[in-house]
Amino acid sequence: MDNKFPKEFLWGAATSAYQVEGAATTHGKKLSQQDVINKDSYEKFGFATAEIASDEYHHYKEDVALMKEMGFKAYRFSIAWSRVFPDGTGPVNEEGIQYYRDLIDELKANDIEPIVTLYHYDLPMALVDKYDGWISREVVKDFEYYARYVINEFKDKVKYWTTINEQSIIVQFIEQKCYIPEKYKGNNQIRYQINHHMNLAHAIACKLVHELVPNGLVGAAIGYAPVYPLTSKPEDVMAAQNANDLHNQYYLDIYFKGHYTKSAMIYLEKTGMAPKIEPGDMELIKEGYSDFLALNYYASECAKACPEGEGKEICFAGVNRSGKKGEMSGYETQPGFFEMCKNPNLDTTDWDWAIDPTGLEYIFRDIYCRYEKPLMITENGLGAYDELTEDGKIHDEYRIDYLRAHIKAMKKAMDYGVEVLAYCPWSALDLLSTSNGVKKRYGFIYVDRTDDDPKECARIRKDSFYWYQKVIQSQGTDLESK
Ligand code: BGP
Repeated sequence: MDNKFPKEFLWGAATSAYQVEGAATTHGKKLSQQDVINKDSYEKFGFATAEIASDEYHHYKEDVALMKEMGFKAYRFSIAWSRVFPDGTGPVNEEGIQYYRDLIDELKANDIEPIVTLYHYDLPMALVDKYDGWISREVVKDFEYYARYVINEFKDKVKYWTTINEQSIIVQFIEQKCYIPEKYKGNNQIRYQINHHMNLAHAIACKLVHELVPNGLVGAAIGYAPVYPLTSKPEDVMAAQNANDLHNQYYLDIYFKGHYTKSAMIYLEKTGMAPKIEPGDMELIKEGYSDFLALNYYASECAKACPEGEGKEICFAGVNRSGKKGEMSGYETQPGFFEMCKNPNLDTTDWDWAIDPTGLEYIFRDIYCRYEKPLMITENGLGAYDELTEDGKIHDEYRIDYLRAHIKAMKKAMDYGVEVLAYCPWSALDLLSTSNGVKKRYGFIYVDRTDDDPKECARIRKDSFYWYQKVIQSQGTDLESK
C-alpha cells in the first residue's frame, strides 16, 4: 500500500466568517444573528464577542502567508452574508464583496484553493427582524438572491462550494446557531422547519453552482457524529439506529436521495415536530443534487434505549460551558426512540467531546459504501486550553496527537477504497468558539487575545504549525517529526 496521500490531495484548514473576521459592524457590514447571539454570551458567560474575533479582516494577508508557509493547498472559509448584503437583500456592500475578492485573489496568488462555504450560522439580523429569519419560508428567496450573487461573482475562481454548514447541529443547538425570537422558545417543531427551509436553500445553491460554475463541485458540510450503542443489548442497538436515523441519515438522504428518512419522519410526525412541506419542495430538493459530502468530524456519540412511559420528556443536546470535564448540562432524550449518553470507553476533551479517531474511519467507510460520492473533511480538531510560554511558544502536543490519529484513520479508510479529496481541520488559526469563547482554542496559529482583551491579536506559530508543515511536505508520510 502506498504510504503517500495522492499528489492532488487538498491539505489545508478551515474557519468561518464570524468566528475569525471581526469588523462586525464596520466597512459597511451590519449585524448578523451571530453578532447578537455572541454579545449575549459575553453578557451571560463572559465569552468574547464576534466584534473583533481574530481580526482576520485586517490580518488576512498575514494569515494567508502563514498558510502558505505551512504548505496549505486549500483553505475552507465562509462568506458572511451580512457583509455582502448588510440588509440581507437589496444593494450590495461594495467594500464587503471587495474583501472576499481580495482574500480569494490572495489565496490564488499563493496556490491555495479556496473552498467556500455560503452559510455558516450568520444570517443577517435584518432578516430576523423582518420575518424571524430561517423560521419563515421567505428566507429561501433571499438566500437565493445572495447565493446567486456570490456564486456568479466567484464562478471563475472558486471550484469547491459548500452550501450550509451543519444543519444537523443547527437542529440540535437551535438557540446557539439561530436567533430565536421569544415567542418560539420551547417550540421544537421550528427546529425541523428551519432545517426544511435550509434544505430548500441548499438545493438552490447546488443548482446554482451546477448552472453557473464551469466544473464547479458542490455539497453540504454536515456535522457528523456516528452513534454507537451503549451496550450490545438489542434495545440499545435499536436506540443507536434511531439516533443515527434522526441525527445523520435524515440529512444524508436529503443530500443524496432527495427524500426524508422514513423512520425519522414518522417519529417527528408522532411527536408533532415534523416540518410543513409544500407542493414542489421535494422536487426542488431532488434537483439540487450534491457532488461530494463535506464532513465536520470531531467526536462520536453514544445512545441507549429510552422506553416510553417512564416519565421522560423530549429534550435536546446539552452543552459544557465551563470547560471542566463532566460538566455537560444534559443529554438529548427522545422518549420511545433513544437517549444519548456518555460513552464509557472513550476519553473526552475538557468540554466532554469524545475523542475517537476510529469513528472517522468508520463514518468514511460507512458513508462512502452507501453513496459512493467523494468525501472531504472540512472540520476536525481538538478544542483545548493552550499556554503561551514565556519564550513565546505553544507546546500543543495534545493537538498533534489528536490530528495525527485522525489522519491515520482517514488514510486507513482511503486504503480501503474511500475517495477523500481534502483534509481541512478546524482551525487554521485560533478563533471564537461557537459555545465557549476564545479560551477554547483549535488553531495551528495562536491568536494572542483573551475573552476580555482583544489586545493586538498577534499571530504566533504553535508546535502543531511546524508539525503540520512536515505532514504536508511529506504528503502525509511523516506524521511523527516536529
Ligand atoms: C462546528 C462548527 C464550527 C466550530 C466547531 C467547534 O460545529 O461548524 O463553527 O466552532 O464546531 O465547535 P465549538 O466552537 O463549539 O468548540
